[in-house]
Amino acid sequence: MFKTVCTEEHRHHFPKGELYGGEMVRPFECPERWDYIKTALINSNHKEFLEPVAVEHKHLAQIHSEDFLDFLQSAWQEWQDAGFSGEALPSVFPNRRMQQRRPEFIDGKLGYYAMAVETAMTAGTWQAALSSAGCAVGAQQLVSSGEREVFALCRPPGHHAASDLYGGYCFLNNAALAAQGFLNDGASRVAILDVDFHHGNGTQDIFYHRNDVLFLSLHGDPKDAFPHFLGYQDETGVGEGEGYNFNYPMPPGTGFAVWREALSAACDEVAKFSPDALVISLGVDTFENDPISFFKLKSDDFVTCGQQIADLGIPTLFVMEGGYAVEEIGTNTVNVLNGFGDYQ
Ligand code: SP5
Ligand code: ZN
Repeated sequence: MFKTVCTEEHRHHFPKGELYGGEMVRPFECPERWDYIKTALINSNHKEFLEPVAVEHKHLAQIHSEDFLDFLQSAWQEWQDAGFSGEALPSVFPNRRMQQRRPEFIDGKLGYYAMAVETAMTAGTWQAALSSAGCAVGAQQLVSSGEREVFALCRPPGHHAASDLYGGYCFLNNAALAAQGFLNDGASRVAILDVDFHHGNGTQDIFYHRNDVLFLSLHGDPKDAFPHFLGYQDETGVGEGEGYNFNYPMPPGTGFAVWREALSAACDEVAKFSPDALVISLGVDTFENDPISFFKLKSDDFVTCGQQIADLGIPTLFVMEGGYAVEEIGTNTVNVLNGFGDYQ
């Protein structure tokens, strides 16, 4: 039986548009995702739901820069004050050979802090992002207090958000805040295993120079998949963090047999690191029918995935990331949790 930390406050983030294929479409990352997962939890007898905690500012500032936090809080107001009538989207970027100076005008600030442009900000985005972080940190605190496993039903997701970058539907890095929470509450070492279809560029970047948080990511090869500019196998960490970052990029069409080999290899590294706690960045966009991804996992494969993670025998926090085949994401998410739970 999983305890789940979640909140209705996620509904404050519901942009109307996502830039996809040159058109504004209804966002793939939509509020119904949360409803499908919650319903599947109830139907599978995971009926204990807890409210998030308020994340302290000093905790947020351990992961995100102060200027980025200020920007997220005020972006919508500044966008309104500038007289724009649509949702807040960037349009210009500090690309190669350009100044990396933070502009004053909101149009410039959005480009300065965005790592992708599909992600619109609206009036309630900051409130929802903060509540999502509170779910991850609240769940972490339960694990730190002795729970073997807890599920943080976060929305919006977090793994593309770096210390000072948002995008890929992410604003605050929920998994990173949870990992830092474990350390703050007495852990010496934490591992983050990211099984979302996309590379967890934000999480990698946040811990790239550190050896107290091991980061491993299984994902679509950045040659072919978002976020395109990070996630190669030769990214292994820097300075003290050298050897504490593992990427497992895989090609279009990858099915469970190959994906599972990568999971085994990643689990071997986790076991070697012997962390006090494990954070799973849980995306189910590896599913064969996911509308924006190219792996071929089937619903039953998610059970096996959960079993393999349970086999590590480490207190584990599951943090929800992506997954967009809305009809099935509830089943697939709960299959991972049930696989984990069945294996005790
Ligand atoms: C948390 C998370 O899963 N974020 C993913 C954000 C992806 N946004 C850009 C997707 C572009 C997909 N293009 C693929 C075309 C395949 N038909
Ligand atoms: Zn994803």
